[in-house]
Amino acid sequence: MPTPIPAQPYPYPLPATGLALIIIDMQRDFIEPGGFGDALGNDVSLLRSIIPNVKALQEAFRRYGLPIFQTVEGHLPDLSDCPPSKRDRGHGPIKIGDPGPMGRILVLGEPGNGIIPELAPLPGEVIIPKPGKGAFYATDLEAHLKAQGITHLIITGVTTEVCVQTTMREANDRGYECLLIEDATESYFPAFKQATLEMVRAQNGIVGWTGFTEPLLSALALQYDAPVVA
Ligand code: C5J
Repeated sequence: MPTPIPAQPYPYPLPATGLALIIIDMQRDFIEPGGFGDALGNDVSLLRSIIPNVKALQEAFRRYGLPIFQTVEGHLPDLSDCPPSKRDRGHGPIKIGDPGPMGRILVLGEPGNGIIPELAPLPGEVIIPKPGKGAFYATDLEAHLKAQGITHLIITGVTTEVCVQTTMREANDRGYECLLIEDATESYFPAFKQATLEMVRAQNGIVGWTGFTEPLLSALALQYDAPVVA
């Protein structure tokens, strides 16, 4: 039986099976100085506030043996998967593929492309490299979800109005029931975050639900109360 948990626009049905945590792009490129986010002129320190909540959810999903998928936005070293339009956009002094303080900007495998140490995945946890903003475009995320019978997604990460929102819309169109965690997603632009939250839950949840970390953690403890012992 699903457990209804507090959410907007109405309670989210936390399922007994088929739940996964999606952590979007908690990579150094967006969160640390010297990366892509910084190169675009953003105050990257704003994104750090959600790290404890994302970590708490990551630990809870691990405790209950539930799947976790982390994404990283990045391109192949030859940039063959980076459209020129994406590279040229922004008109900044440093572009995707250029050398930066943390290696080549937004290139897979470079130090800056790594997930921040606080949220480092454990061996065996899936990382989805993605060339676009959405986590379904040109990735094998959907194949992983189907193979594991996932129907419900808890969505966290950065940035709310770009990769998080794009991913949630892609997931919604594919039939996934998505809950976006307000205090586990962040933006360089507070007004854009707020607008995204409102757009997602408008019209009785046209894209899905929004909710908070603490009620979800409590519901997870009730729903999955037989911790997996390592
Ligand atoms: C951006 C992202 N903002 N992860 N990427 O370019 O939101």
